[in-house]
Amino acid sequence: MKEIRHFINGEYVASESGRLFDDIDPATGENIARVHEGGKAEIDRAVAAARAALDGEWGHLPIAERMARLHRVADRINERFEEFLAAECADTGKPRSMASHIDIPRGAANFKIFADLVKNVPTESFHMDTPDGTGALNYAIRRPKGVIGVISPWNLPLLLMTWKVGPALACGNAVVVKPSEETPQTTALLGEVMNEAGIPAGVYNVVHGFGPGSAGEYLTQHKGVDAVTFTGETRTGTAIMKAAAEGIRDVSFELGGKNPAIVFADADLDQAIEGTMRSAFANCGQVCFGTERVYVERPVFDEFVSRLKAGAEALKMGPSQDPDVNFGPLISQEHRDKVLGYYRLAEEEGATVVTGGGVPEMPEAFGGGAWIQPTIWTGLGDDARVVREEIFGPCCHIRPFDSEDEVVGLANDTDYGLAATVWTRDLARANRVVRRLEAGLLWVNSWFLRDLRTPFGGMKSSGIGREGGVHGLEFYSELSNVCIKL
Ligand code: NAD
Ligand code: 6OD
Repeated sequence: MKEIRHFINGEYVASESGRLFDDIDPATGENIARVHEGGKAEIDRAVAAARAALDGEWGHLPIAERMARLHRVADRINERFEEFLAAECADTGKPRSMASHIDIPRGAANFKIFADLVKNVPTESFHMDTPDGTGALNYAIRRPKGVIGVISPWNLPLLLMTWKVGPALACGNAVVVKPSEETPQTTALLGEVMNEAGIPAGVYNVVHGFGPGSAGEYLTQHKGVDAVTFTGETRTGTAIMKAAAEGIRDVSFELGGKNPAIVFADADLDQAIEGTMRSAFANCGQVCFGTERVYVERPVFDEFVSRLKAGAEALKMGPSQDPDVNFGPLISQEHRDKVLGYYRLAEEEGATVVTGGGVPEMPEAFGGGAWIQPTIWTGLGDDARVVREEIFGPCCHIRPFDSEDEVVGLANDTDYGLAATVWTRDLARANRVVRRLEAGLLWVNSWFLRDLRTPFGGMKSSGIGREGGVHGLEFYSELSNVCIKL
């Protein structure tokens, strides 16, 4: 059985406690690896290694050389593409067609994009007058923040982890990563790539484990961690923020969502249906900015519902290796229990089940997998829990609306504010509506069309701060002003 160890100071190491946990293939329920569980001892070692790396070669590399090595990281991921792809698909069960187009290439691109960005971003300078007439020159300098704690989720494991590690290293920091306990493999494999690319020991460290009472919690509590970047549930973000309050450490949070899609009657319905199919069902609905609430203008409501139903029923469910498969399992049995709880709740709350609502029949080899049916509901009230709470599964509720004001009110009636999508041919209306929508990511006639240089993050309970492009630099670096009297 494969064993997955921590990666600390450039080496793979075992847990001092000798504790290991299982890494389960969600498509079959089989155990595919044993993972070392880190505790205080491993977090202490990893943070110390990161601190030492900042004081060593890494802290003194010319910027061009730092960037060249980050480019090499991206190149090595691409050279070892098949290994990363196999590991990601084994951990998540997601279709290869998705992971090979999104997870792995974007995971690699995160190193190049941020290296290029940091190299080219200027800082400001101001000349000021002084009473003696000689003046003074102010200019800002950007420095790494220090040791960054990175806590990542399981839905796009490599992509969402490198989305943080890429800019952190580009800014000159060192990191300690705690990947999700569900998906340790690609984060572990990246250690080899870091060594191959010449990233000095201690710059990239990985400690496996769980959240509370385990590596995750210890990382957020460690006084040697200067800032914590986290992607995951809003509830976990609340716990991490409390831990980071000790020592006034900065946090960057990408949290949950309950994202609306608004379909106006003038929309190109083919496009709107194709886009909503992806936003509701891609990655088995486990995408933070996926759509769980769909509002459709009444004249096209019936047509939209029946065409989305047909689309959901045509999804091809199965193992990730099958090139025709576009629908995998949920991440775990535990998560399936949670999603199925919402499927039952929807019926108790009075929903009409348009399609799905349960567990599909699968061949025997996949009997232990976390398979679930894509599901569409109509008929729920706006206060139903299924309409208000994040489910993070392949499901959506569709409700008709009659006016722009009404639908903006409905879309904003949520504690979350991550993403919203508007489908219409009327671009003046699109612009009017998106400006009123309370969300950090606003799409018009598209979904998951994302340039890595653009700001990414949510409002309200969906997060704090923006990562992506130059915006991440605010979190991953410290700005100081230098004032020189001339
Ligand atoms: P999660 O919050 O359960 O876990 C995320 C990570 O936090 C894991 O590594 C976990 O071990 C760790 N963790 C849990 N409790 C902790 C604690 N007390 N202290 C420190 N670490 C702790 O989230 P998940 O189930 O892995 O991911 C799904 C959630 O992530 C959904 O809510 C989804 O919306 C959200 N998400 C958001 C974004 C975004 O960009 N906004 C992207 C992807 C996922
Ligand atoms: O690809 C991206 O840019 C990105 N940040 C994806 C996030 C997906 C969340 O589930």
